Amino acid sequence: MDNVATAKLNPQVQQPQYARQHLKSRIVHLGFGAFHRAHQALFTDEMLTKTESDWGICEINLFGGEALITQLRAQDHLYTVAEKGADKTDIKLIGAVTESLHPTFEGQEAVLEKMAEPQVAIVSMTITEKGYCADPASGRLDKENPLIKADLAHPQSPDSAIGYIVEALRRRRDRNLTAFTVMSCDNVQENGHVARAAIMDYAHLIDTELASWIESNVTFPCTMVDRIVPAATAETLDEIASLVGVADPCGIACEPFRQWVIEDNFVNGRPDWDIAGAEFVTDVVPYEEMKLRMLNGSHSFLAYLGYLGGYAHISDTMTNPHYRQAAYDMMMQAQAPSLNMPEGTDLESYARLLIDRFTNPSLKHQTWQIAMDGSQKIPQRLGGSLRYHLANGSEFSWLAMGVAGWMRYIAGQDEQGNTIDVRDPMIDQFQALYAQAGISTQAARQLLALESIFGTDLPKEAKFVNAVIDAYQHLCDHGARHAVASLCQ
Ligand code: NAI
Ligand code: CS2
Repeated sequence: MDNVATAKLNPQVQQPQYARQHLKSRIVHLGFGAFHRAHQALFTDEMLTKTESDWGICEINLFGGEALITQLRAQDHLYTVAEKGADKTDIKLIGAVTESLHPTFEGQEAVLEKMAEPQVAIVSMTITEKGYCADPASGRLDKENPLIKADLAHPQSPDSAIGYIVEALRRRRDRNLTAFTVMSCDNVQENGHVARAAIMDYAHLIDTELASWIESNVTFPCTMVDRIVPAATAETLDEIASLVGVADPCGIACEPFRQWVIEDNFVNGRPDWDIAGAEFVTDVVPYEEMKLRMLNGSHSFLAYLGYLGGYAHISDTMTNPHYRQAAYDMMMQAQAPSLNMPEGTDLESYARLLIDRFTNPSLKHQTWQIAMDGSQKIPQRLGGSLRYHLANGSEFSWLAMGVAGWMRYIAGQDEQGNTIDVRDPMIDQFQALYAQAGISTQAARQLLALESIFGTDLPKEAKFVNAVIDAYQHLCDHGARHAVASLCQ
């Protein structure tokens, strides 16, 4: 059967304008999911079109995604990205991927050996927040994480991304090879610092000399990554097939907007991604905080309160003037004041742009998808700004309602009594807690005591606890739509 590598594609498909056979796997990427396909790989593709460079990507999925890798191989590692605006779609064939590996197919050893190959200069990651095996509140390695416990017992045959990176670096050190840069592209506050902390904590536990070598030889640039890339659906794949002229099971649809701000701190060279629109800066942390609090914070707010209010997609929530207003107010009144941005940053324009992006009706971004893994997301999306307002005595009702929305959502039952398919690494704990306390403020109080989410400080702040309990009660008594409307008065 024909595919994107063999078929004659429709003329509107933009195709790679470079010699793919000259590319080398100088980047190993962990996490060939939806986002990377439409972000780093696409930036790399555009950079390759505009330069003579040989930076190719070897794609690895450590958890799941076997079918995607099989399909990618069947089409010579080519796939398409559809950039869907409100009224037009651009379609691009991406050629930057050189090869792929999966531990299920080739085994752990082959993956480790790939990462240890001399030409590999960057190991990048989109492995979701939980992939760092870090305590969300402290950002340090969670030594009780089951993957980490198992890897510590067998560090030479790891399963976690952290274990793979440390073992690959050990092999490089033992072979007198240069190290590689570890570049996180996940939505984690100070993602490079969290990656470094998890890797260094783990390395110290297995070999202190190796830990010192890593400390001196590896860099962990922080990055701010932004592009809304919903999980693929049958509809998006059908649409892509009709635009391309042939089915592409690896195709992915996303919004036209994209942004990538990268700390320029690489040990072994890097592609000129700026040629494709990325920005290299010395300090990326303010941009990360801005994006995590204003975009992701309001996204989580809309996801929990939107799902509970009966909205399946973010764009659906934007049709309700109260949700729209509350999201904007949350950005401008709760999140923006907590930021410390370089002079000239226009947060008001940023907030307006975010509301426009959320409104894009062509993008079917499920509230359920964003609601996933809240235990990993809430601390970094809402925690910093909550602490800011508590210290300043300022208004934080949107943040309290966001936290309450999350708590009500993870009860696993919607406002009509239907089951919610809650996905979260802490799901067992949540289920046990709700089974015992029921949907009640008692459950909310117990959730507020979880240190990995709220730290040791927030549960002691009576103002915070009372505001969340009141918001939770409001949600239980009147429902999410009423609760969101109450924020707009
Ligand atoms: P996805 O579900 O399509 O892919 C998840 C990827 O993470 C898969 O490749 C999987 O193999 C890997 N993974 C999952 N658990 C892992 C673990 N414990 N250890 C190692 N690898 C693991 O999700 P998607 O959309 O690609 O998002 C991935 C991450 O990218 C997000 O969590 C976020 O941090 C970041 N991101 C996503 C954006 C989006 O709009 N989709 C935008 C900006 C950032
Ligand atoms: C979303 C993000 O799934 C989520 O939690 O908030 O993936 C969001 O779409 C991206 O960060 C946009 O860059």
